[in-house]
Amino acid sequence: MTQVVDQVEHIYEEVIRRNPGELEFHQAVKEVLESLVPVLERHPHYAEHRIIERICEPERQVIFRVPWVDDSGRVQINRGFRVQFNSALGPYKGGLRFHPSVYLGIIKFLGFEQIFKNAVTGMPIGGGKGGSDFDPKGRSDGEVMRFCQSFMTELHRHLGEYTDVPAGDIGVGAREIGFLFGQYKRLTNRYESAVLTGKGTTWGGALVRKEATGYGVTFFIDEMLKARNNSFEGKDCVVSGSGNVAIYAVEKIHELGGKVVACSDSDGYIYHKAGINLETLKQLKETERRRIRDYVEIHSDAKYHHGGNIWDVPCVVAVPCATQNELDGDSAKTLVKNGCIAVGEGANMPTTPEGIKVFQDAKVSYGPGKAANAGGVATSALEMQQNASRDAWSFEFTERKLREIMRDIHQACFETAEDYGKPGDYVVGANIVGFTRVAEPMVAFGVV
Ligand code: NDP
Ligand code: 2IT
Repeated sequence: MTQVVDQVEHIYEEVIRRNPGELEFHQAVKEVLESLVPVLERHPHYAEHRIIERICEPERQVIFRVPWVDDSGRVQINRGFRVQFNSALGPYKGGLRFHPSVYLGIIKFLGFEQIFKNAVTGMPIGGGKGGSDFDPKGRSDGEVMRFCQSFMTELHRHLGEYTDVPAGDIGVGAREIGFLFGQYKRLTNRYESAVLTGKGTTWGGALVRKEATGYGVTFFIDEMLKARNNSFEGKDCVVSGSGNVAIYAVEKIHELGGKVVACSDSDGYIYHKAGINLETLKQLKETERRRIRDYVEIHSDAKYHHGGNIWDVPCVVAVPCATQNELDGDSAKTLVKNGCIAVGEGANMPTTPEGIKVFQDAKVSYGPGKAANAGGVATSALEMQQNASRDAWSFEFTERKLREIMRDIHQACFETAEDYGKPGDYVVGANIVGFTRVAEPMVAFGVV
């Protein structure tokens, strides 16, 4: 055992040495490697083939200049990224993030997580991620279009339905996917539907893709609650963020009998004891692209807290759906003190390592993003399937498939955690399921 621990520790030190300054990437790697010690014990041939070292090194990383002209005629320069991390299970698959905080370390942490998440879905998709430090906030549709066209002018040569298939993430929704697809089609002269997912439903997009991540995380939490003979019925919930994932988490939690009492954006949070009004949330955020503070103009019984910490709001179920490291150790302690029994991550790596420890020590059911938010990418794979067969499934049929996929993911993680002597530890479960599904084909392919 100690020899394997040393081996894994050495691999982690090498990752830090080879990728200086990429803190989020280091964090994501550390969490996975810690889970893999018993796997290497049980399957020594993974070490012989140096599978972990290979998984930690992206197959390809592209960084490019994205010049564009703003509405005042000024030339703007952003940086674009695509990290094609691992293609053992299928074409690289993963979203694009447009946010000013984006740098290589963020894209690499997201791409690394995506490898295991995609494997956990059981669908034939590899792992990748991309994006830019472009900030869409306050930009006109024309500016966003020109940026997307310039971004795709470089990126298109690295994509393809059998090569790499991006989708949305923070700052990238149906509008951006539309501009990106339009430019890809123009440059390649191919109507290659399955080169992007999250498309509009009038031009090849799957029904339920927009809702999939939020619905999926809710289904996953529902499974965790069921495993403890519990349910959403009558429970106060807090959902951070108010973007794509948050909105549809709120919608499905309400359908399952829970009540979401707070949500947020990067400026602050709203508390609405009566329950967040979904129509208002959609109107403000999806249609009008306004700030969450404006919610209280419409609902005077709700309260807006500028800044502040949304995790101070008492709840039984917490669903972080904004961004990485938004829930730290102190917030986790507050949640536990206030009676929180389940946490499902809609966002990628929203809980810090200290926060995870607090939840696990307190026996809170904790569903890590790479299992709990996998419904989004799984439904992207369903979109690819429909595009390949030139078919379009109904909302009900697709949602039923998503529900089954989330149930299967929960079961695989749950059973694997038990098998490795860590019952209830969904972190270990998800990491081991994801890793072994990627490791097997990598061994079969030889040294490539
Ligand atoms: P959106 O851009 O639609 O919404 C993001 C939300 O998070 C906004 O409310 C935003 O507030 C808030 N937010 C973003 N960055 C920060 C920050 N640095 N600090 C505080 N708040 C922030 O993105 P999504 O809903 O698509 O993504 C949310 C999370 O879910 C991300 O972690 C993403 O990686 C993850 N995810 C998304 C999937 C998808 O299908 N879209 C699939 C799986 C995971 P503001 O408007 O103020 O910036
Ligand atoms: O983090 C994620 O899983 C996503 N942003 C969705 C990726 C996808 O390809 O649908």
